[in-house]
Amino acid sequence: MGKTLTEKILEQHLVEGQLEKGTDIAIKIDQTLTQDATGTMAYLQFEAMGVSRVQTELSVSYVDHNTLQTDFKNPDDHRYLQSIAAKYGLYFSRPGNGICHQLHLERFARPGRTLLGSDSHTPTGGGVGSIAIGAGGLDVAAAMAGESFRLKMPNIVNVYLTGKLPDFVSAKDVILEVLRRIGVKGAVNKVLEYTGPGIKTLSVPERGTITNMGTETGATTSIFPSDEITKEFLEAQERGDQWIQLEPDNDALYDEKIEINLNELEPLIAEPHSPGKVKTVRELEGMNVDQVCIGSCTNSSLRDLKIAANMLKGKTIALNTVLTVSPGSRQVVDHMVESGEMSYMVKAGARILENACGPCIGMGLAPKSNAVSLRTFNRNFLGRSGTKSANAYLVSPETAAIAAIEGKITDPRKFGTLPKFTMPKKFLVNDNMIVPPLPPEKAKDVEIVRGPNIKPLPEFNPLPNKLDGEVLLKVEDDITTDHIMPAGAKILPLRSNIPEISKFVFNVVDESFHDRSLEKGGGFIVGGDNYGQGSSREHAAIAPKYLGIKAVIVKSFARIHLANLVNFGIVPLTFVNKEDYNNIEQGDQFEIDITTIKSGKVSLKNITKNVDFELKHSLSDQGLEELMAGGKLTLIKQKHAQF
Ligand code: MIC
Ligand code: SF4
Repeated sequence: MGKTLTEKILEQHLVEGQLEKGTDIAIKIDQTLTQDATGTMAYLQFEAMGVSRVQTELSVSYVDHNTLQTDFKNPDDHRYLQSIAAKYGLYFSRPGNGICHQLHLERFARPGRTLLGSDSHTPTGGGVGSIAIGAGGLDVAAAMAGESFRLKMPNIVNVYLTGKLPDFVSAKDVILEVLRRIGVKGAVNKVLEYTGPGIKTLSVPERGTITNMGTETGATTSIFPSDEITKEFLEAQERGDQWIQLEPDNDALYDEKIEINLNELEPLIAEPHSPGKVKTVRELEGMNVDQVCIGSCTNSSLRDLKIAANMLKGKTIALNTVLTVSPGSRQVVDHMVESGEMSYMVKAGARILENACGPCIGMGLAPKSNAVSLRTFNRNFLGRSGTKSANAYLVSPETAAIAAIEGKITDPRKFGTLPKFTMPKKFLVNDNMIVPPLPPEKAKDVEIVRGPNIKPLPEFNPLPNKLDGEVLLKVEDDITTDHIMPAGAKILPLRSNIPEISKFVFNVVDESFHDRSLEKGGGFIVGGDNYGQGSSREHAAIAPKYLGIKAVIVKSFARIHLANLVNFGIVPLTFVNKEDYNNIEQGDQFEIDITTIKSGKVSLKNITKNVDFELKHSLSDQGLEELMAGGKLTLIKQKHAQF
């Protein structure tokens, strides 16, 4: 039987296990990436591992999230990251250079390689045919220390594309269509592998938009083959020598198939507060729009900015609307400036922001109260924009541009003729803001620079046999890591200071959570399906652990958050019988005996309700060992101390 593309790459990187669906495997990681918001913690952990230099083929440290410098914290952290890169053999992308995923696709991602990134949108690299996976910072730190990465062998879904996108319908609408069909938990523990004649009509950056936002389906990753289009892209980035052809076999066997005829797609939009609430733009036409934001790692490529700029040419944005543009990289800006297209946006009234995540993660440009904000981003979770009362909608650059002009939601096909624009044959390559690794003899003399914001890592003890306490919070389905550990301009700079950041845990859901947790000496969280979807931020595990959370009991988990809970010694349990969720109330007293955890099941006593029920988990022996030790770092430290 033929092989899928995913299987081919995984097979070449397999360190442990068999490529059998649902079983545990370990793979070798060739490349890693971190960004500043998850990076400081990841490097503190890497330092604690006691390894003298990164063990990967290539590791890059980007700065793109915490770029709003309202005090010393963020710039201090940038210097810390720069000194870490110099000491341990990493590339360092300086602040202002751009968004990690856009930059990685442009400059580093390679067909056939594995990439692990401490950011959930790492799968953008699947746009050039790499297996690119998002993970918690500790897993990325471990990969930098030479550890393999463990995961469940995913099911492989073939997304088969035919046809060609009509004018004003673009890659964003393809991934919104996927989300419309399978929702935000439709691809948990699955890989979305794109094939079919339709892929030949999509450039690498368009493919990157699709693999990027595949994250919102819960997918482990998404991938396109490496073909002549990939070759052209890599050549245009002066990386033609890194191209290899990589395609699935003709008779590859997939677990599921989704067919999309690109000809039939129309502009789509995701309603608040979930990327899975997809409608057609037509259905929402006429709604007034207060803010339009173009950018983020999903839609900030040169192609995306060019289309928006050319639609805005000669126009002025509507009086009731603010337009922001955050380009993906300096390369994109360089082209836009050189071609003069940047001035179309400037003249139209766009507020041109830094090449960074910006408003996507609430780093400035928060919308006004109760605003309707149309964004080309990938997430519209409650409060993420920085304004809790705002309603964020996710759209393509085409739909964003026309809304900025009209001041209301408008089907971009009403624009008339698609403005003509040309893409360059060669990109303006200039890596002067990427600092290459220092040779080992120089690296050893580098001093690590630590600002006062960087606090020592908290240490956690091995788990006791019995966990008891009260249910501190009961939540619904699809709780995101933005609910658990919010981000934004005020909280993100606290990422290297766990005691401080823990004050904001579950803040958007229940402001008393922090104080209650400490008062009660910790306890339990009960949740529904897909608990922990969204960001890879391990702070959504570390900070609750710091507050004394002992176990999280839910109907099902999102992949990265589950791994993060284990990494920091919080027991992740699911109901054997989902109905038991209904018999729990906040404040109930629980007792869980975990001596039987090796069998895959444990029993829970709800003392308040006087009922017992069974819970299960899906952890491997290794995962269990890490959990019981109080976290993975303890074990890795022990291992490296032996050498
Ligand atoms: C996000 O889009 O939510 C983030 C901010 O990029 C996160 C990482 C983080 O929380 O630092 C992600 O996607 O993993
Ligand atoms: Fe940055 Fe937004 Fe992309 Fe996250 S989703 S990496 S915050 S641009």
